Amino acid sequence: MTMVHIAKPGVKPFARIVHTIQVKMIQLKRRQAIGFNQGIGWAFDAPAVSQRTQQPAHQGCFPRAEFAFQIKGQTRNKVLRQVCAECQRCGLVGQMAGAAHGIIGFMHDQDSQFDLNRLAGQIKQWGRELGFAAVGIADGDLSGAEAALQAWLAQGFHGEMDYMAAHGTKRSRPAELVPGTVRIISARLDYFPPASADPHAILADADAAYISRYALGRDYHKVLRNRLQSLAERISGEVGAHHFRVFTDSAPVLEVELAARSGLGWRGKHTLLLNRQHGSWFFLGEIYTDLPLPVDTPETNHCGTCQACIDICPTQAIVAPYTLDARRCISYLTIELKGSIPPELRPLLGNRIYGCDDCQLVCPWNRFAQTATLPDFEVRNGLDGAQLAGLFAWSEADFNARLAGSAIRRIGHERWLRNIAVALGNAPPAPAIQAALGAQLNHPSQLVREHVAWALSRQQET
Ligand code: B12
Ligand code: SF4
Ligand code: SF4
Repeated sequence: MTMVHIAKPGVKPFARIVHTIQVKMIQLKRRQAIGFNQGIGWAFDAPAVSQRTQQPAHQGCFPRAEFAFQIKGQTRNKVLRQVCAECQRCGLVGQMAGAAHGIIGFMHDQDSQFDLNRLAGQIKQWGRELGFAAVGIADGDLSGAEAALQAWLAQGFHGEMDYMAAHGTKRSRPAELVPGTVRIISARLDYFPPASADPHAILADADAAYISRYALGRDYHKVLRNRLQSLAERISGEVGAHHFRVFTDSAPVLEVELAARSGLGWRGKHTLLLNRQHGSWFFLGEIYTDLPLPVDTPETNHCGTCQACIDICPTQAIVAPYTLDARRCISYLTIELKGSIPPELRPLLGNRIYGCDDCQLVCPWNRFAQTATLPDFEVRNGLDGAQLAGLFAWSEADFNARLAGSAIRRIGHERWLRNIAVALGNAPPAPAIQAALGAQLNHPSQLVREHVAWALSRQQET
């Protein structure tokens, strides 16, 4: 390598060498196959050589250099960040024993750190231009959350959501999901639909259908994903190729935990993220990146002695502060659960036919919530105040056509009827409701028939 010939005023030769490696290795890494002993690997190879590497770093006082190192054939995809044991400020490689083969994910020096600070500011500005309410940056250290996640799974709180238990430790170790990841850029997008019917009034009207505020407009997955992709591409336009992937509710990612670490808010006792200026009516999405951006400071918790969300929950699903038994949550029962809704919980669902917002509606911080600014989240098909009987009469074709582009379509017509049947069963007895239920008594789906029969018997007993 001819790195010594690269000159830049004010930068020590060694720092410049490292910078040169950074550029070269990012290119190589994107091809996914690098022998670390090709050309430059020797520089960090054996302990003896690593000593030689540290030497000039100390002499030149080389602050906050870091790297991600992937060991071939061993701990694949494991990212190590080692801090120099000698001066603590330096941050350069402490030891590389046993690392004869591998790849460097990135390196940076004081000079590039300055640019990364500026880049972080730009990313937040670009995020706002793309419609995000805020953007924050965290490192990938979720070791504090891993045990809590495992305990939650061990208690079976995830119910039928097998995807929560799959993927090993990828959910709590970002670099196992996307090799080379050292930072997570989290973004939040407000969704509360402007000019929508008063949610409290709908909940109080047993003949009306309550649908979660997040699902009244367009499916958020695409809306967020497209914007995150645009943001990531804008970053690429600034720094050149960087390795990234975008997610929103689509992969084994601890979104709330990451967003909390990135300063976007604190985790409320209902387990969702909230913040003092915006409440909790927002979605989260992330960009996993190998850019060593400066991280943000987490916000402090402002729940205090309040436990309104725990007290209001219709099914007592928040079994302790910050712990949700999803199997009892109406959101799980109406959206995630594929089979029969446990009969003892059906009366508690009231008129909630898709998701539930009670723990957010009661939260005092939502007095400060902002409504959505994107037209995507405006109410479609009058879903904010529809009558149960009208929705129950939708054929499968109606369901598919009217809910095209909505998150609700994912549950399918069968579960839609199941949920509405339960709500009709909870409504005050009325001949019109009994007639609507009676019309579906011979529905081809056993799941629908069973819930209709339950609803009819409840209509008759009350
Ligand atoms: C599975 C899931 C569900 C499940 C389970 C919810 C849950 N709380 O786990 C069900 C179907 C019930 C659900 C419901 C809803 N969900 Co949901 N859900 C998810 C999903 C896919 C994973 C969540 C998860 O990891 N759960 C696992 C458990 C272990 O995580 P946890 O409860 O957060 O546990 C942590 C805490 O317990 C913490 N902890 C433990 N002890 C202690 C102690 C203290 C002091 C503290 C501070 C923390 C703490 O450590 C644990 C590990 O991190 C995320 C998207 C994602 N990929 O992250 C969306 C997500 C959390 N859901 C979201 C939404 C909007 C909802 C609903 C509001 C939808 C609705 N209106 O019906 C409800 C709200 C219900 C509620 N109160 O949580 C949003 C939340 C946005 C926000 N503002 O926070 C997310 C982030 C999706 C998104 N991309 O926007 N959801
Ligand atoms: S969404 Fe509803 S059921 Fe689920 S925890 Fe919140 S209040 Fe309880
Ligand atoms: S209702 Fe109270 S306890 Fe629950 S999240 Fe809001 S402030 Fe925290």
